[in-house]
This record gives sequence, structure tokens and C-alpha cells, in this order.
Amino acid sequence: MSYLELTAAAKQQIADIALISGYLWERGWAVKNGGNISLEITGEINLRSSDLNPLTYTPLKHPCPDLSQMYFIMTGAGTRMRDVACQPLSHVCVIRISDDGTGYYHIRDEVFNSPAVPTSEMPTHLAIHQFMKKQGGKNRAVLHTHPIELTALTLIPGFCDESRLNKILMSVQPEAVIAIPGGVGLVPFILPGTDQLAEKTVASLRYYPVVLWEKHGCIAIGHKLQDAFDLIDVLNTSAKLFFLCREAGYTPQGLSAQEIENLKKYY
Ligand code: 2HA
Ligand code: ZN
Repeated sequence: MSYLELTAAAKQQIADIALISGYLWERGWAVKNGGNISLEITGEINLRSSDLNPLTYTPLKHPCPDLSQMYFIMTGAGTRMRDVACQPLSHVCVIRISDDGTGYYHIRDEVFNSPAVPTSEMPTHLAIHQFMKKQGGKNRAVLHTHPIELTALTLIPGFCDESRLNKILMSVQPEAVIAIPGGVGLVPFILPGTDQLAEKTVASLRYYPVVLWEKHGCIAIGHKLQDAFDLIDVLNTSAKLFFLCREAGYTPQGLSAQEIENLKKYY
């Protein structure tokens, strides 16, 4: 008998991870091992024994007592989204934060036996889960990916400014205003996987549900993984529309400030 009991809810989360990973690969947002996903699944997983294997314990550089005893499922470091899509159980890992929040146990058994260790962006993922827990809302999903056109916008000198980017992204289609009325955040380029990136991202998430990482990609939060994906999908479509107009030789006229205000009031 397996040591881990995955409830129907946990199985659905794993199916969602596989589905969204496939979308990321198909869109070209997940070249090589780009991007990572994490979901909080406390209450959706049961251990059939209370013995946590001390051999699977890893101390955390930054303890997260707010996440004590919570369970997370995340994509593994170095795993490819196209592989996660086909064989999620072999490319994601389940962790349980220790009672005092100073480390985590990597939960494995004969069924759930992925060799993967947590994503290189785990500092940012855990910092965000800590932030979401403190907020007390419904958000439990974190998605980091490398959307092509959205990232391209952050590469253009003069465009990479929070207010300028919001003006472009929000004005080229009503859907952007409807989906993300408060706009998006921007974090200047910081080395991937670092505590500094985690810190700046959480600071920006206080105001925005999606944060662009300059010259790298973006990260979004949501209740379900699909929610986080939708936000990024809408924003990347805005960036595509912008570039399409530019390629055709035009500067997009976009919605007026009044039209945007009307949309916000109506929805
Ligand atoms: O390779 O995307 O930001 C994983 C990443 C790091
Ligand atoms: Zn990345």
C-alpha cells in the first residue's frame, strides 16, 4: 500500500499541472527547462503513517513558520514542461514544511517516486505562498513562465517602465482591463532563483496579481492554476496585438483612458 494517499482533489491538481505544462510548451513559453509551478495542497494529501523520513529533510535558508505543516506540490528543478505534461508524477515533487517551519520533508513512496527535487525558484514560490497565506484569500497557485511577446516588451529600451508597460498592455484589448483591472507589476532584472528576486516579487504582488520579470518572464498567482495561466495568456495576447500593429507599420491607437474607466466601472 502506498504511504501517500492522494485525494481526488490532489489528483485533479496534478492533472491541472499536466494540462497547463502542456499549454506552456505548446505556446513556446517553456523552452528547455524554463518555468515552474507550485500549488498548496494541504488537506488534499494524507500520510498513512505519521513517520516523516528524517533522511528527506532539507533545512530552508529562510524559515517560513507561517507555512508550518503545509503541503506543496511543485515542478522539479531542471524538469521540462513537455515532460511534466506527459508524466507529471515523474517530474513533480511533494514537500511538507516541518512543524517549526525551518525546513521541509520531500515526501516520496513507491508510487509517488519522482527523483525531482524542488524547482530552482523555490525561494520565490515559498515566499509567495507565505504572502498568500498571510493575505488569507483563496489563492493557492503560483505560475512562473517565459511568455515570448510579453518578455520581448521588457527588452525594449524606453518600454521597460511599469507605467508605460501598463498603458500598452491594458489599452490594446478590453479583456486585459476586465481580467487585470489593477494592472501588472514589474521587477527589474535580478538573478533567477535568488532571495532578492523573491523579495521584490512579493513586494510587487501586494499590488498586482501578475509581475513581469524584466528580460526573463513573469509570475502570476491565482486560486487555481488555470486562473494564473489565464492572466498571463491575456497579457501575452496584449503584447502580441501591440507587436502586430507595429509590424504592420502602425502605432496602435488603443482604448482611451475614458474607455478603460468605463470598462472598469461596467465589469
Ligand atoms: O529554469 O525558469 O527562472 C527555470 C526557470 C528559472
Ligand atoms: Zn524563469
